[in-house]
Amino acid sequence: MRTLIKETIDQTGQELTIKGWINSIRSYGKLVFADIRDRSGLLQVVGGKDLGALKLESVVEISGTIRSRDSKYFNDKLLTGKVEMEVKDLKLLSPAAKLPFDIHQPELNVSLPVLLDYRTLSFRHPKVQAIFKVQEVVIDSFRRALKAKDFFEFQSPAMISSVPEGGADVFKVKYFDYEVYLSQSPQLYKSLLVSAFERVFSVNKIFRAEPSVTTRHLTEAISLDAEFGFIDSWLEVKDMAEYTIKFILTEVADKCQAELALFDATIPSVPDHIPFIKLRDAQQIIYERTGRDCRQEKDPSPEDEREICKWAKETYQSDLVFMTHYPTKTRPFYTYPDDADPEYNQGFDLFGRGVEWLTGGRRIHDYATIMEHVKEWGIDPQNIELYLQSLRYGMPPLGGFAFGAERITMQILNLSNVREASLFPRDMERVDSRLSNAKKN
Ligand code: AMO
Repeated sequence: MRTLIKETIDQTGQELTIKGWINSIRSYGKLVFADIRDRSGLLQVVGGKDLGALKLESVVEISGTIRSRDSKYFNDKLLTGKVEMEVKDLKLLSPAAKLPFDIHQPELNVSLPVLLDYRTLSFRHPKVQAIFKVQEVVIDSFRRALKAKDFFEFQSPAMISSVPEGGADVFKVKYFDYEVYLSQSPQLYKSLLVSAFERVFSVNKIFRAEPSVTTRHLTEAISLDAEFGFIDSWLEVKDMAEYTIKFILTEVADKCQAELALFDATIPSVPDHIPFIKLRDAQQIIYERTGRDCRQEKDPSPEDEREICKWAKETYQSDLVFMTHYPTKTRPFYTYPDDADPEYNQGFDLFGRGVEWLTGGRRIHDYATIMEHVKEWGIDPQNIELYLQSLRYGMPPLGGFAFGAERITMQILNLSNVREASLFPRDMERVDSRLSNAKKN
């Protein structure tokens, strides 16, 4: 029977079997020391030449006796540092080829393309594993935050017939004799479900044909979406987003201390209330702080995003800040225009440490108003008939938001490129393998 490595600590004198990968080998003539790694940790084993002859990362099954190390050989850095296994029986379950680079150093000193080209090897590095442990906690705590508020989880279609966010950044798919799109956002589905379920959320892939290679954009990303009805104001939507991200950050702080330490990362600091500011006011502040006149722009540039984050940090000691009230015409057709100033809408973005983490807002729930927008935005009502149906037959006032899971992970750990926070990142130049090396159709 297999014993997990972390369970060997208090089994001195026992004969056990462990299974794992060879993490390191140190040969001293006939005496060979190796560290064996499984999902729970590392254990030093002591064997002979047959152990020394194996290649790093080979998969082995080893039976032997657990014994205490001499105190002068204790290793405080290892959970199992006070014990070791004396090898009695060694089975090679799967040999590894010679590694293309050293994956056993504290830092993986390879370029991002190499790290991705050898993804199966880079996944074995503790720092790479830490990124996805943090991401798992982000996604799991997003779910738990919303379930605690009585939201219902749904799975959104991957193929869609319309482009809810507008723009050209969609992938077309040949669908029998027709053309459909890979889902750019579950937006219309989450909204229409509110007309039946009131409160819904989903963890889904979104696909964006982003025509440029940046450090913040993936063509396939994980979207953490929520939508709910019976709101009185957009502020309730903002508050739900705030509650959710605070829940997520608290959980990561609690469950990922070791992972954060590997990156020397601290959880973003958030005051009692995340500050929020209208786009135009933010632009005025940016102008006053930097002299850069962005006051007529419809969206903040990456530079503006960094500047407004700096301002929020200095003014409110907050690593997060909401920017609200974007020009109505430049945002998707479903966003609710502000009653006091319909030129601007009740949508918002959340920025953290200089990068956008979330978009959200109140949505139009009135059928006549949505039909006006459909016309103005040049949308074919036939393509969004299901969504329109939900408004025709009684839709409560609603709103919602979506976080990007990779963006949150990236910004918590201060990664310089969002690709590091995606298991299998796709961009203009890569779909697993580098496209420039592959045959293009
Ligand atoms: P938006 O397009 O801003 O909003 O997307 C929501 C969040 O998803 C993440 N994100 C991305 N992450 C990595 N690469 C990308 N190409 C990418 N695109 C988006 C970002 C972003 O804030 N329907 C609205 C949401 C809503 O209003 O509920 C929407 O899709 O973190």
